[in-house]
Amino acid sequence: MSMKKFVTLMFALTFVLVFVMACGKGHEAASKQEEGEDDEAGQTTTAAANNTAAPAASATPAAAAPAVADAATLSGTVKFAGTAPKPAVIQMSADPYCQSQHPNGQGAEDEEVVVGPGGELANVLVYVKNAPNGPAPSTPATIDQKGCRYYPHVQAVVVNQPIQIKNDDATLHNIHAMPAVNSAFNEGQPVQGMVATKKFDKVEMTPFRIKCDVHGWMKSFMAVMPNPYFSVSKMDGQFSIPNLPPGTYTIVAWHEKYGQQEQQVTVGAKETKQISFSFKG
Ligand SMILES: [Cu+2]
Repeated sequence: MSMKKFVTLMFALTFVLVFVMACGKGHEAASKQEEGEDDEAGQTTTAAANNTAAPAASATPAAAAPAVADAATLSGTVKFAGTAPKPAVIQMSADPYCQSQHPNGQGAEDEEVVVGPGGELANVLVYVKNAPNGPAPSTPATIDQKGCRYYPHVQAVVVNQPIQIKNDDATLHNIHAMPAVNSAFNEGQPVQGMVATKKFDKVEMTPFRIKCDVHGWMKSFMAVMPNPYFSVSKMDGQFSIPNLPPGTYTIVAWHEKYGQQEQQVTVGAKETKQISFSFKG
């Protein structure tokens, strides 16, 4: 064997050896990867199991406001002082469909002043005037047009919170929002089941009117807040504002006919404070 042939042979052997080692390592790496994948699959299974358990753990409804460790709750009652006016029954004969939804005028009572059996005043928007800003809830607000009425009659939303407007009636409604600060909108919904989504991008704490251009009796009020610290009194006059950071605040109570009142309130860490408002008829 010549020297040249020997060198060539050694070179070839070295090449083969390096190739075999490389393959071996490659296989090893591949095996490790497979093991890794197995581990990952194991973790995925665990995570999936946790996910399955999660909804049960969070079954309680999410609070509207962000949780604050020291948060206080402000709640109370709105009362009506005086003799409650008897609500007029709205005449809906201009639209036979609307009228058919309220046999004998049932459920067609005017909602301007709604007083409960114990003299409680409903539809009063209670809000914290000078609270820190807070994020919009992830859930949309809703306005339902049903029986040619708006549900709810009074509400507040947070800036940029989606508002779903639904026509539950087999008749044309034309929803017309008339804000002073935000942009107005005016939209016809001719078909039952239609849903339009809107939002308001500016703070507008004084409620503005929303009306229907087809049915003159349909009206609703909406405010746009910088935070979720508000509540609307129910039929029992109750309101509740949870998750409020401790502080001294001006609380406003607004009613569409009787105007608005203010109160100064200081809430401490984790305190639950009761306040009340009274509107004179
Ligand atoms: Cu209408």
